[in-house]
Amino acid sequence: MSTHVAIGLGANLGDLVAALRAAIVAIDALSTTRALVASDVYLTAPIGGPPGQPDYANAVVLVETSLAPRVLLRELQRVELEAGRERTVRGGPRTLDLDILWWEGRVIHEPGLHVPHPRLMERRFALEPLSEVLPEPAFADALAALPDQGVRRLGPIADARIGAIFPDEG
Ligand code: A4P
Ligand code: MG
Repeated sequence: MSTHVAIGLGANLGDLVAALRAAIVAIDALSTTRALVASDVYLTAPIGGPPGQPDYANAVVLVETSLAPRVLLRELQRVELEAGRERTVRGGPRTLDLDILWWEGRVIHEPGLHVPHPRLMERRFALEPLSEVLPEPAFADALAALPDQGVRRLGPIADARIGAIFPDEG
């Protein structure tokens, strides 16, 4: 059975928008998984982590998948590694970070997997793109309660055309 899942994408090293685009292509290529819609790209100062990091580009992709949560997490971690991600410092700069933000009809609390993502409701860089692809009242309410966090909307993920999101080049 396939369900909808929202995946948060973040990058703050290298060619940021290219990294987000490549990640969506890789996610769309996962078994039984199809990227349905991607948010615009948002640029924000890093929240947490060591000081002096470059700004992040963030976006959210809504997918349909039949993968189990653990399997999807493992696949996303493989995509991160293939994008050159090195886990040196927790919260440190990264070429690609993929988080499972939301899973249709599921709340998951297992070692190493918490969905909805535990810090989702505090972060405009996650909530703004998420509420674009998934207009849930709970996300809009959370956004209304959050202060300005300096999130800048850059616009659509460039001109790439991917599968269902960008049917011209599907
Ligand atoms: N994990 C648990 N739940 C999940 C989930 N729902 N999705 C575990 C993905 N992973 C989940 O993540 C650490 C562990 O989280 C994984 O082993 C997984 O089992 P990681 O990606 O290895 O390390 P991390 O990202 O450095 O740590 P963490 O705790 O995920 O950090 P966050 O909360 O993701 O924050 N500022 C801006 N502006 N934009 C950003 O994107 N991102 C971070 C990272 C900090 N500041 C940022 C941004
Ligand atoms: Mg992460």
